[in-house]
Amino acid sequence: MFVLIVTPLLSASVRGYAREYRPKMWAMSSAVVSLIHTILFSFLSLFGLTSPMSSVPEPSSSILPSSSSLSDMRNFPFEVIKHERHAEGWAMEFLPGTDYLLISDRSGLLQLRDQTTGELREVSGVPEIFHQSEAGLHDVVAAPSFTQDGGLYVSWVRPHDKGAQGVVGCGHLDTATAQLKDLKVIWEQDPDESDGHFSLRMLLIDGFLYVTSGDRRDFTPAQDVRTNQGKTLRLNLDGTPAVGNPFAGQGGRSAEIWSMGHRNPLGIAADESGRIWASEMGPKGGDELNLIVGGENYGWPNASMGSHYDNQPIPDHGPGDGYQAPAAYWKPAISPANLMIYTGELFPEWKGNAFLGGLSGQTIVRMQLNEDGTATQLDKWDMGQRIRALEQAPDGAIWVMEDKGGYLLELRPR
Ligand SMILES: [Ca+2]
Repeated sequence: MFVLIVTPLLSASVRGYAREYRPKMWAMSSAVVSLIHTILFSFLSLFGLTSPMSSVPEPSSSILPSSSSLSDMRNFPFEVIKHERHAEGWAMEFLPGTDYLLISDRSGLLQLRDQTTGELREVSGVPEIFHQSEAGLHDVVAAPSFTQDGGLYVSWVRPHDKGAQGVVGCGHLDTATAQLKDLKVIWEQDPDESDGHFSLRMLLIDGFLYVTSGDRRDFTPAQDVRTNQGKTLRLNLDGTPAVGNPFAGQGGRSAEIWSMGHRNPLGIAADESGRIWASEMGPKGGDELNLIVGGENYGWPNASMGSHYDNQPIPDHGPGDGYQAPAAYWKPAISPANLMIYTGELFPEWKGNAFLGGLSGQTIVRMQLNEDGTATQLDKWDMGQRIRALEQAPDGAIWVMEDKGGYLLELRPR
């Protein structure tokens, strides 16, 4: 609390300058690089030197090692198969009952990937997207009714007169025509001027829709039950607040809230016993894996194992402080952008383990989820690239999306 009171506004903006944030200078140079990529890509396409469906041109094989040499070089316990590159791949969903992988790209591109041919088709019907810094098209999750009606949940950021607003919508995806239809907004994040910490990952379990909602780089909303920023939310499948939510009746958005005190939870997943876990992009050295329990307060910004970006200290999580301590935390930070809990047969020894992909860490970590609510790191693989998303395929392979301009990877037993 002391830090929050005495830290001047200027410092607050520095503290918000997180690993996932891209300075404007970077964005400018990135635009130039993108333009060069586009020109080069168009030129190579003329000569049939690139796959026409790739979102980003393939680099020359002399720049990057082939998948087999990558595996050998790093001594991974899995083979890494490289597929096409994506401009800003953000989330993936294997669509039940189909041979399609649905891929969201933060720029607003939604694509159906035919898993037999690798062909990518653009899905029409994507709404207007606010695409800036961390904002854009975010998560995609198949509804329980997907095999009957193509029901699909989508989260994205849209323009708002107060800045930008995260929303969740539900619609119907026709995979035959690659059309997203009847998309209706069913939940709205409180808007904010900043362009970061939206979170907006979703989990469907037991008839509920869980949504992660970041603090929008404003710190204090995470401790205010009247706003839905800095929270995990438990909603009905139509987006209304679920009955029995622990903070209901306290005004504002309190009826939506399941847990509070979160910064930027970019991953949420359930284990086989139904426990819900969330990965959280923390401040400097404060990344967390949390076991999410309804009604609990996870401490941000009053407690964290990390410190602010200007090195202002934050009290550590500790016994008796009234906050739920993380199941695991990372110092130095790995910047977890996604969380997956493995349930497949292809890697039987990994069943029940959690996997987190790191942005700044350029790693994939494997965690054992313990009965007592803690988690133990079992493996940490240096992938050499920022990792944005992880998803388990129907056959048990693990598909990985590298960040900005990176490859779509498939991990299989060696
Ligand atoms: Ca915490």
